[in-house]
Amino acid sequence: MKMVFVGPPGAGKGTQAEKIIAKYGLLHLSTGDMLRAARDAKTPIGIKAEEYMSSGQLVPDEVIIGIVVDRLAQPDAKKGFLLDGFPRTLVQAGELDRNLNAASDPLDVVLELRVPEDELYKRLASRGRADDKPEVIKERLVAYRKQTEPLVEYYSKQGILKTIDGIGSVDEIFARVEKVLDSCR
Ligand code: B4P
Repeated sequence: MKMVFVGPPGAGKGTQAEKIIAKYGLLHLSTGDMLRAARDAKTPIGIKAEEYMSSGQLVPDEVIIGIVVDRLAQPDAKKGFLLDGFPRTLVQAGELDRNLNAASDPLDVVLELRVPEDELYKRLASRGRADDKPEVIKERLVAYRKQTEPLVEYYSKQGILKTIDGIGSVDEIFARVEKVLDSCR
């Protein structure tokens, strides 16, 4: 199964992704985790990415697309994957489609986790990561609405979008995810 997770910052994509990979045995590719690892290792890409992440902006498409396309070309991605945090722009989504379609292996499902903004502020404030300061959260939500939310319509038109209510306990939400994924298999 090849799937993508879409949702605003703090919707719980990373949290649900851990449970999905444990049950369905997919490769978990989180672009946020990849960028934080590159930043901590002080690679040139990591240093460049940090400028954007710390102010709540998306890193430029050309930076992130190269990383993901290279990763998806590795043999362990052939058995299926969960992309968490990618794509985040229509340009990224187009590149992903182009790559997968070239291998005649398109996406199976896109899960949208829907959570209202007041709840996102609460969750991110209590997580307390470096980019979870109120002013940065605000910028991340603006970036989400402007650059990422159009993906909902993009994938809806492709007929592969499934929207999940992201309010409730982690286990309640996972039960909703399982119901959708089991119906796609
Ligand atoms: P990400 O690392 O993708 O981070 P996220 O969207 O903030 O988090 P997520 O939705 O996974 O929430 P989580 O489960 O952790 O991105 C960070 C930055 O990297 C971006 O701002 C951007 O700069 C850059 N970036 C990444 N990918 C990019 C791309 N493709 N293009 C350009 N730039 C890119 O949950 C959040 C909190 O809520 C946790 O504390 C969790 O415990 C809690 N929580 C989870 N589920 C809950 C529930 N049901 N109830 C209550 N709390 C819950």
